[in-house]
Amino acid sequence: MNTNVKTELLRRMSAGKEHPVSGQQLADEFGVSRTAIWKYVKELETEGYEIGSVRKKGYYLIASPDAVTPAAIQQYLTTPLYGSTIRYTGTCPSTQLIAHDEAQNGAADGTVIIADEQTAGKGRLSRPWSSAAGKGIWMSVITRPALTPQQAPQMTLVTAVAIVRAIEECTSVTPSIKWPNDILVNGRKLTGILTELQADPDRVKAIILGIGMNVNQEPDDFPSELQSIATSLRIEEGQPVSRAKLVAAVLSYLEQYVSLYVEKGFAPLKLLWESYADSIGRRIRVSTLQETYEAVARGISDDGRLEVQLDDGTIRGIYSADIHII
Ligand code: BTX
Repeated sequence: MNTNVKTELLRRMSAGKEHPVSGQQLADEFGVSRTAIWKYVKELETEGYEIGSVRKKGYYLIASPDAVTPAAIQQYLTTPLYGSTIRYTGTCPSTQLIAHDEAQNGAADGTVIIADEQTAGKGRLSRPWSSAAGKGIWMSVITRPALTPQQAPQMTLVTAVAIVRAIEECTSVTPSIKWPNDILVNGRKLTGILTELQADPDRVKAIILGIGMNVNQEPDDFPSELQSIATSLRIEEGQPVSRAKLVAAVLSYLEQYVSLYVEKGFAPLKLLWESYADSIGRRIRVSTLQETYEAVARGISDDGRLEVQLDDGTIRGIYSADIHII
């Protein structure tokens, strides 16, 4: 299927009834047949788009479903790389698993795997990630930045900043970041990030950024054990949010910030990250697999560790833990 023509058709049809898209003109422009355009119109209709036509003039869009198909996302994309290849699936166990396979098979930098639903979505340490059908953004972005494996953990922080900026652009919600990988609104979890690595000892082959964003859930859409700790953009905003627009915004900031990180190092992103972090200067409880202790969060180091100060004055840098503000 030629996604570019379909995406262009969708983009142009959004101009409304006053500016219908001529099928013939589009066919001529892209060197495809008039029937091919008609097939794209039918495909879009089966995907839930409501399309009107003006006799002898062409097609226009009446209503769009809240879809995360390639054409739905790509009509909003402004980035050269990230999202130029999108593999969409209605349902799958986990987009991370597909992304690992695709990355091993040579998928290009910025390839996106996205699902409408995950049946076995996973968080860190194999914790489950609830991924209800049609309600959120469940995607994995395959990235191939020129970094060493030691520089990989900061990619979680870079991704968090990109997501917060995208949320600010698409909604009036102001999220905060909880180190290392949660994005919260009013203390409830809106988004989780799972960063996984394919690497040689001295070279990153691929960093797979798993992004789970709660977008259009109502409180009852969450399993009961999550209802008091999770939230969605719809709940916070009071109205539905376009998932496709948000995906495009996330990809755009992500591409921008990953290149900034590769070119200029972590320092500029660290400042941005700290401006959104909710824990800096606060007393926190740190839980690692080995121990639990209290400390004051001071900031993050250039290598992405959370720096904390214990009550006896000792400073520690933590790579991986769960933290709670107390
Ligand atoms: P995490 O380990 O920080 O968070 C997992 C915990 O978050 C769970 O134990 C549960 O308490 C809570 N939780 C589960 N589902 C939700 C939800 N929808 N909203 C809020 N809280 C929840 C976070 O791990 C990393 C999540 C990454 C998910 C993406 S989705 C696309 C990709 N595919 C995949 O399988 N995982 C990633």
